[in-house]
Amino acid sequence: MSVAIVDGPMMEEFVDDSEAFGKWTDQHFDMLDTDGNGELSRDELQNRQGKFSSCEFELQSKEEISSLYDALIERFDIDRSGTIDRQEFRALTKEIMLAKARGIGNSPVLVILQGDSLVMRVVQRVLQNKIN
Ligand SMILES: [Ca+2]
Ligand SMILES: [Ca+2]
Repeated sequence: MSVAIVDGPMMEEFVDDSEAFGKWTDQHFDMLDTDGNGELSRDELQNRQGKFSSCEFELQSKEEISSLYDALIERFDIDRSGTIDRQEFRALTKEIMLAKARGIGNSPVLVILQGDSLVMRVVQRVLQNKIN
């Protein structure tokens, strides 16, 4: 585990890079879709919530995160299937990341990096761009 400095524009740039962002959301989708049916149920999304609460949503209580997810599913379940498919998941994740980016704004924050977190990917990408 290590720490890094991240700001809002860095995160927005990552979300706008559709290839890197698409790859990340696909990987996470497959990880969360534990029964492999190509859709995420509320329970499967709930697993994701546990992950977020450990570091990425450190300022929000479990109740806040839970109602955030209710609202997100309500909004992003475009076909009203009651589950989130791959496309819906990508839109949902993008919304979360942009909201976080706006929250951080231009003041860099210190974040704890975990191997599979999106913030980790943001940092890796920025480092890679510096080398190239
Ligand atoms: Ca599933
Ligand atoms: Ca759906």
